[in-house]
Amino acid sequence: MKARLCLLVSLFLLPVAAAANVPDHDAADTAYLQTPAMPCFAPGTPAEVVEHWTRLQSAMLLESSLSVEPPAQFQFGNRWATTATDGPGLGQGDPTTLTWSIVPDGTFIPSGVGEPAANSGLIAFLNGIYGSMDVWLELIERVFDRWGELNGITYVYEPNDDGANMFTSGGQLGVRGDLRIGGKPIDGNSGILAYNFFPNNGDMVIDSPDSFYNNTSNDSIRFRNVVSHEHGHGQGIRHVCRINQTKLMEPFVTTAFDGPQHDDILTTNRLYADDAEDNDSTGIAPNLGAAADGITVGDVSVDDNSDIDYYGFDAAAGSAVDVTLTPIGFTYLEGPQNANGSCSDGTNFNSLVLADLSLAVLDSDGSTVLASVDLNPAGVPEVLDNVSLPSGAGTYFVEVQNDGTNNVQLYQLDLNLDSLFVDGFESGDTSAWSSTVDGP
Ligand SMILES: [Ca+2]
Ligand SMILES: [Ca+2]
Ligand SMILES: [Ca+2]
Ligand SMILES: [Ca+2]
Ligand SMILES: [Zn+2]
Repeated sequence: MKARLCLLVSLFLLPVAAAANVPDHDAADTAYLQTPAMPCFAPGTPAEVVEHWTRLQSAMLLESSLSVEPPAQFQFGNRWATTATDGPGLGQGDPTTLTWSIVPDGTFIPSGVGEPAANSGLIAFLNGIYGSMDVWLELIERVFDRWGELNGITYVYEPNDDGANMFTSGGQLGVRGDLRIGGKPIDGNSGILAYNFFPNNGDMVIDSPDSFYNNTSNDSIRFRNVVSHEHGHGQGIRHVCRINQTKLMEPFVTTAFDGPQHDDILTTNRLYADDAEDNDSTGIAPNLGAAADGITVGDVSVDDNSDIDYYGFDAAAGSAVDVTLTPIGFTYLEGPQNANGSCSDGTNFNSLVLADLSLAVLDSDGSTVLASVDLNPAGVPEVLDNVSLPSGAGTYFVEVQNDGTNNVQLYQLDLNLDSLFVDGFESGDTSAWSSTVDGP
């Protein structure tokens, strides 16, 4: 369990609570105190503020089992290995179900980042801003729903929360969520806005009296982006540099965009696969419907060298299909947050060429390969044009594979279905033209 916190324009810092201020718990309950919390800052935060928090957090890191240096390329620490719904045994690229709940006001929240322990007052705080729980609950739900569109996590609201102590009470169906959200005073206005523990904890604490949240402009983008960023940590994603307001998981919270961006999507796909999973066999492939008017599937990926993605599509008798598989990515500066809390400049990272993809179209039996192609290297689309679908009306399949690199590659799939008749027409055979089709 590792926590991170987010700071926004901090003019001063409260001293870390002395040990005497930390409530007395048994050994098991205080184990989380040995876990690291890394700060995130708003643009313009004074360097001494960044250093203060980072020194504190680095000391905690050294005491923990988590390496100070994040793994190269993907700035993640760990991912969920066990959840209330799925049970144990989850690993890289496994689709996952996470439940989330709001702790009732009065729930005990220990000290997470050195602030005094307190009971949660999140519901009263947010009701004061939004008038009723339904309004702000929907904002949080949209944050999870958006992540859920971009990764293989299914988010389920758990309406029950028994009020057990935060951080140390795991998810349990019908009792409390895997991800629990509470709020209490942390450091007054500005400064810290929220913090979040890494898996398998995932709990989020919002600095609930912070006036930062009173600004609900732009569809509450402040609140939503903080919750979305914090839950990025709740998936196991670390801060990523450089700071140029293009990534949700940069150390500085920004309202320059809405929700997860390209690098965030890439990382969450590596950890939890894509929204279409599990589609590793034709029997469980999602059906895209009829491709007559064109179908585009985006925000999907091969998450490693063992991932294979199947998509079903419906075709009428006498059809042919065009399929284009386009790797998605570009070159940008990417790197870890430095040990002193500053951001590295990053190095050029090209997310377009992480893995070489291949493409095939399968017959309605789900196994006979009608056409396949792997002409091009990583970064270049593969195309299958005018593949005849010989088995009459039915569901056929597209197959996408990673050629063997243990890496994630985002891609887009475009399908277009033509009747063979239309192809003849397009090629100039106008013998079948009927003047009655479009009127006189
Ligand atoms: Ca604050
Ligand atoms: Ca996939
Ligand atoms: Ca798959
Ligand atoms: Ca290829
Ligand atoms: Zn953060």
